[in-house]
Amino acid sequence: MRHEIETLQHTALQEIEQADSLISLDAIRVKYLGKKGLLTDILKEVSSLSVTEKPLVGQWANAFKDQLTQHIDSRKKTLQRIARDAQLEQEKVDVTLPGSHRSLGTLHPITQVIQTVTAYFSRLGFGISEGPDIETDYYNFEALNIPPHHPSRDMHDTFYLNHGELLRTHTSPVQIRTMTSQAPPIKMIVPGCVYRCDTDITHSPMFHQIEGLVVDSHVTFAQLKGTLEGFLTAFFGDDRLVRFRPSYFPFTEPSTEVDVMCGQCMGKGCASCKQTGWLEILGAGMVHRHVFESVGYDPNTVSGFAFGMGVERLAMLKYGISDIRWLYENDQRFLGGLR
Ligand code: 2U9
Repeated sequence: MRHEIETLQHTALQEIEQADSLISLDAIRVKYLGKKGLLTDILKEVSSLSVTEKPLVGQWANAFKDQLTQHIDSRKKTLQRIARDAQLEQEKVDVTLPGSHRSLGTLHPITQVIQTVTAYFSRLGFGISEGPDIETDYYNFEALNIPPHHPSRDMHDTFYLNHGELLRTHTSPVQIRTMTSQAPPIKMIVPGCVYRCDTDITHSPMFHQIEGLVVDSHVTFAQLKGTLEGFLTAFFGDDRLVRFRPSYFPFTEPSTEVDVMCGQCMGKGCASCKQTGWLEILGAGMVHRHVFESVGYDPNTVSGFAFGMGVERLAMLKYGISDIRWLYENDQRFLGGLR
């Protein structure tokens, strides 16, 4: 009996050590310790032994049972640890790897400029208005003192659509519509897309403008100067001088072009300002009496100033962009660098 137990013990322990899964380990447990297990059979046999043999063999068999249970438990723990280690290995995160980079987007530089300019004028009490891109000859030209065959139509060459409609060449029709439906005082800023047949590295057939209009009973050229000087100083910095030059626009009289000192050479003259020391930034003037007449205002009792600026030009100067097409290509390598 002793020999039988020892042989069984030897093979059982070997099988347990070799068990490579929890399932095969459980099969071993059933094989030896199950209801019909090999050790269970031995324990049953012990009861039929003689009184002298019974205690000793019983002791062996029970010691074997304890040993078997202990080995199965410890092998079970080992197999469980191996399984968990394998799973952890599979799910392992290398915390030393560089993180996955998610770059933050930015507003398009044109949007940034429009927001900066409109925010500035909002603080001065200007309202912001928008209007349609498709206009009529009347709102785009005639009401603005640009009759058919006026030479300035050349500079506003645009895209003509059916039914006498056209793509607006400036945002001024919005101001005409506003004055037609509203009495003074008016203080408004109009940002938007405009269209002209013009393409080179600083011009695009579609571009953006911001125009402003102030109309009241005693609006003066001095107010125009103060307003625009304040704006340009805020936009470009107070170390940049501003100058006013006489100019001509059909819709304003007198008219002026406004320059800001070149930021590259600070007025000395360089390649970016064509050796003049100045950069042309916007046009402006006192609203022409013919414009007031076309909207039904009395030019003898109201006066006003108006101004216009190109958003792309402001963006190109502010961010040092040399080719206007960069603004439309939406290349992240370019846009990502403009904040
Ligand atoms: C009304 C009356 C007058 C708006 C004005 C300019 C001068 C001007 C240019 C700037 C760069 C166009 O985009 S650009 O090429 N604009 O020089 N704009 S005065 O005058 C108005 C507008 C509306 C009713």
